[in-house]
Amino acid sequence: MGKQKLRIGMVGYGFMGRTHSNAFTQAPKYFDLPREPELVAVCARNRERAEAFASNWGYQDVESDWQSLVARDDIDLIDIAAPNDMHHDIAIAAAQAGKMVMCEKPLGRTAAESAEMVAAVETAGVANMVWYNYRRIPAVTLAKQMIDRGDLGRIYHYRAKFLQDWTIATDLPQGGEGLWRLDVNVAGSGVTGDLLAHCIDTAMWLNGGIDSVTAMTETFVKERAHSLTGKVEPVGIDDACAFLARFDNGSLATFESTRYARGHKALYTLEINGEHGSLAWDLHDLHRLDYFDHRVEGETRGWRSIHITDGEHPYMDSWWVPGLSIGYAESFVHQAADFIRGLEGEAAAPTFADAHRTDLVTDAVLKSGRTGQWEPASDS
Ligand code: SOE
Repeated sequence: MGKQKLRIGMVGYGFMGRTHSNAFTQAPKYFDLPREPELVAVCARNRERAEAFASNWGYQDVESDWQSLVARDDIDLIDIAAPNDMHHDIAIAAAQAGKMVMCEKPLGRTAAESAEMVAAVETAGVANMVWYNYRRIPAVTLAKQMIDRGDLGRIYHYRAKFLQDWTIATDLPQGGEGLWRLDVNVAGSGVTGDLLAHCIDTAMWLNGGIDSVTAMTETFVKERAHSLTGKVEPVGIDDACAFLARFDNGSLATFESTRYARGHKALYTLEINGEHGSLAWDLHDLHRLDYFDHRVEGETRGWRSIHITDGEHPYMDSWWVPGLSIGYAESFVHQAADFIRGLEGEAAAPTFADAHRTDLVTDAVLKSGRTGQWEPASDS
């Protein structure tokens, strides 16, 4: 007898729709899963394009409104890969219909939105997860294991950056497909919710809760034509943001993100400095983890670069042979696999509740950008 199916309905067919569809397709080929993902239907307003997407990725059917998708009784899981302003309503309706829900990041445009989403999935008792994929790059997962077993000792510093340069052109419009990230009404915020949310998710996973933050934000290009209205409209998102943070464990942090760092496309870097050692990771060299171990005595003490491709490294025994690397897409494959494995046993993170805590931090960062004050970053 075959495995029980996990019947998936996905909303959205953009860049993230592709990463998720690929993840559900690949996960059962490389990981032993208790349920078999089945791509039942994809939903998007443009039916013709949704049909082309469905045919490419193997979805059996197409819907043009998400309410019809959520109402179907041949779907177990609603996966939300649509723009941020749709997350709240779809997730709540899906939970109320008894479906499991997976959602792209950030969970809400605000923490108030994501609090309602957490309440909905918890009341319904449905499995839930948010696609903060960078946790599942094997080098980052190894960093987590090393920190948890005390290799670094007490942590003093956390440092993260996420740098891009794709919005520098002043004639780039805001709004519409691909460019909704520049429209504050759709996105909720700019780099803070889009990029720093990744850094915050990883940081809190590796180093615990964030107590308070102080931030500076800037919108360099104040007006842009809107793709949907054709009018020049004020830009409401933050183009750049840098903030300081204090973690609950007493460590200090700096975070920086911008879409105006000429030459950088997706430079996510992090570094952690502890009592016994330090770790550093760089998305552009994602299969390496740099490690300094102060407990090594003598003249060979120094930074080493670990190539994360051995079978003993996280996730890697499911892929090729030692020395051969995997990449960005596989972090989503790992996330899909962990979600499905978590359906029988401990639920995989980040759950909606975890992602809501990230939204509390991004809200505090944006608030501090306006007030110029230190702001509390949790609701406790
Ligand atoms: C923005 O350019 C973006 O695609 C984000 O939306 C993703 O979350 C990030 O992983 C890469 O950059």
